[in-house]
Amino acid sequence: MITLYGVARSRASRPLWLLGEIGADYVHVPVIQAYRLADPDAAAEMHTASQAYLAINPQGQIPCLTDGDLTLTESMAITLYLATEYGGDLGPRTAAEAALMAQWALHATSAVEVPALEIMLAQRDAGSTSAGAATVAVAAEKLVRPFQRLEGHLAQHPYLVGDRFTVADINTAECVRYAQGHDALMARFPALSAWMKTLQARPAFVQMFAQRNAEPA
Ligand SMILES: N[C@@H](CCC(=O)N[C@@H](CS)C(=O)NCC(=O)O)C(=O)O
Repeated sequence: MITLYGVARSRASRPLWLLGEIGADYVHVPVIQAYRLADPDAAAEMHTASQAYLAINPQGQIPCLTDGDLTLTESMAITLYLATEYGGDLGPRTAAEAALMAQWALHATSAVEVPALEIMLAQRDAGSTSAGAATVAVAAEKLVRPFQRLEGHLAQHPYLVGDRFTVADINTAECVRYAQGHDALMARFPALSAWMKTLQARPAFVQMFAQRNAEPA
C-alpha cells in the first residue's frame, strides 16, 4: 500500500496531483511542517519534528512516501517513482524518456524552484514594501534563463516529454506555480503561461489545489 506523508500546502502537492492523475489507492497522512505550529511540543498531530515522523523520515521534511519496503524522500524522486511504477503513459516509455524526465525534474529544482519560491514568499510576506520588491526583482531575473528554455520548448511542443502529458509536466509546473503571481514576468512567456493554464485546468490539479486551499494557511 502506498502511504504519502505531508500536508497539501507543501511539496507534497506534487505527488498528490500525480496520484490523482493515476487514480491510485493510497493512504494520506497530513504531516505538517513543525514551524507552522505555535507549540510543536504540545501538538497532538504528527509534524516534521515529531519523533514518530523522524522515525519515518530522519530528515524531518515532507513529502515522504512508503510503498512496501521502499521509503522515499525528495518530492521529485517520489513522483518519478510513482509515474514509472503505476503511471502508465504518465511515466517513461523508454530509457531516453526516463532521462528527459530526470532532466526536467533537475532543471525545475536547480533553476526554477528557489527563485520562484522567493517570489511567492516575498509577495506573501513583504507585500509591496521596497525590500519585497527588490527581492522579487532579483528572483525574477534569475528565472529569465530557465523560463526562456521552457518557452522555447513549449512554443514547439504541447508538453515537455513525448508530446503527451507526463510526470515531467507536473514536476516543472509545480515549481513554476510559485512564480505565477508575478504577472509581468509570466507575460513575457506566453507559451509557458498557456501550458500552465492547460495543466491547471486538469481535474486532478483542480482537486489537489482545492484540498490545499482547504487547509489552514
Ligand atoms: N527537496 C525536498 C524539500 C523538502 C522540503 O523542504 N519540505 C518542506 C515543506 S515544502 C518541509 O518539510 N519543511 C519543514 C522543515 O524543513 O522543517 C523535496 O523536494 O522534497
